[in-house]
Amino acid sequence: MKAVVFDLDGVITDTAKYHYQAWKNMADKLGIEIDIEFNEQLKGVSRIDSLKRILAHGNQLESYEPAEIERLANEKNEEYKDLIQLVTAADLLPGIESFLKELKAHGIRMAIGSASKNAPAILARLGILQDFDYIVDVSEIVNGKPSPDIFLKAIEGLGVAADEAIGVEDAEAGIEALRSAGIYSIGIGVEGDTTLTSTAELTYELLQKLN
Ligand code: B16
Ligand code: MG
Repeated sequence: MKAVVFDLDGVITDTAKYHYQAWKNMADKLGIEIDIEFNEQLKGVSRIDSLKRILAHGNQLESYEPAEIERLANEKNEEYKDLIQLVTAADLLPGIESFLKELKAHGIRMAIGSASKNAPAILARLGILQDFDYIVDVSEIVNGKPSPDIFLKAIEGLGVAADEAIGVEDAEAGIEALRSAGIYSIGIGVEGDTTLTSTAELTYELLQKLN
């Protein structure tokens, strides 16, 4: 094992609450009811696809032209960008700071394979942007999760093979993407090749056992 590929939202930090807040306000404006349970379906799903799922949920998908969908998605993102100004290093999920340090100390390469176009800004706010050897620029990726493309790009960027990497994900779409990419998965609160209940359980010792 030479590398670890991390999802961002739900693995490094919990930005799902801010995505939910911004989507909920948008859905309210559109007269569509969404709740926290529905929000689970949006985890790991791209911005545009998330909006399409919300519109479909409200039986409104047919009523919007692509340009209007784009405009609404941008509007949500503006609110989301304001909300993530609240993110600080204190928002790292349990155990992540020490896990990153351990990996670095052992020369393990690290990448971010997030569906979020805001990933670099969030990593900067968390103070860990420089810790990663590669961050996938999702604007260059055509097919989001559950397609393997984001994770294939991550291992290409790190210069490692799929069987030399381990992926950490919290969403079903992300686990599916890792599986399709041929990368061993650790699921956080979701079933992976190894399943954990919390990021606090992530240690270098655990990775050694998976090897
Ligand atoms: P953005 P991940 C995903 O992050 C989120 O889970 C998902 O809810 C969001 O829609 C997606 O990023 C796109 O985010 O609107 O910031 O580009 O879990 O893949 O790190
Ligand atoms: Mg996630």
